[in-house]
Amino acid sequence: MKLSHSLAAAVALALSATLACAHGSKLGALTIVHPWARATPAGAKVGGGYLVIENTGTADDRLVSVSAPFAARTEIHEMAVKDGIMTMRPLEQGVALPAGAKVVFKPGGYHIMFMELREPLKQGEMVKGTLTFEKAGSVEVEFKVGAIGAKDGGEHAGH
Ligand SMILES: [Cu+2]
Repeated sequence: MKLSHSLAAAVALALSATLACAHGSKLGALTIVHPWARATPAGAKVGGGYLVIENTGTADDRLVSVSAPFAARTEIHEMAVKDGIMTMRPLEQGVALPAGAKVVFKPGGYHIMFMELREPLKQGEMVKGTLTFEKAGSVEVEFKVGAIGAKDGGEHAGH
């Protein structure tokens, strides 16, 4: 009896470890897929974060804010082409996550803007952040830091 019990515990442990490695999180009806950030050059003050959020529920929700220990402030931005000019604006109300929708944050579109970086983001690292939703509450995620983006710097020079 004792042996099978500890075996079950070991299996449960192994299972939770597997889930943690999938690099994503679930919060109620929301699935957060592959949060990532761009590495920043030395001295850079801002960095970009990206992810996919799927709302598998029947009620709308909204990503209202993001925070990260490595940045003094974090904003949610949208980049769009208006009259042939690439513009970026902070979304004070966050980003709507309609029921059944899959919302993609990517370079050139919605993105998370880490402002006043306390330390550079280094390629290969995992950095923590917290996403806060209007209804679902908050969840901690890890952003995997990828390469410095070719378009970075220029597109955020206006901040
Ligand atoms: Cu931005």
